[in-house]
Amino acid sequence: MTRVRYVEWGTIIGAAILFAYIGIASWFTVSQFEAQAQEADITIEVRARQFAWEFIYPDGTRSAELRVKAGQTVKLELISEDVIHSLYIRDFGLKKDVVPGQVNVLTFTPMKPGEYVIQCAEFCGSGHSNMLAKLIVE
Ligand SMILES: [Cu+2]
Repeated sequence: MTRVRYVEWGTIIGAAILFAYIGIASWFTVSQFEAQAQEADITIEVRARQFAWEFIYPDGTRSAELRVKAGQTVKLELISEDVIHSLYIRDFGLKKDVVPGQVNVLTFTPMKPGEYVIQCAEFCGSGHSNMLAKLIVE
């Protein structure tokens, strides 16, 4: 084989190994997220509509604010009643789209008690900027 052929095959095999590595590493990361999602302490349904958030707790209580306990793993089931919204908790670096016709899940474990802001991060109409809710971590 000529030198050029070695470089060619080196590139092909090198790329194949690199892609395989990235694929396997991604698969492990995604499985970890999914495993984490199943171990939630509380599951809360979140309903998004123009232009408000509603949180429905396991006992059926409905609230305009999200109240959780520090150290508890919270699983949010995100449901939209109209258009696409996006649940955004800036302080935790969390964002998940809320899409009509499907239930998206967002799992997180707040550690620091306090009050945080939940915003809509997907332009959803004239009241979009007022689509705010309070997250209270006790
Ligand atoms: Cu919205």
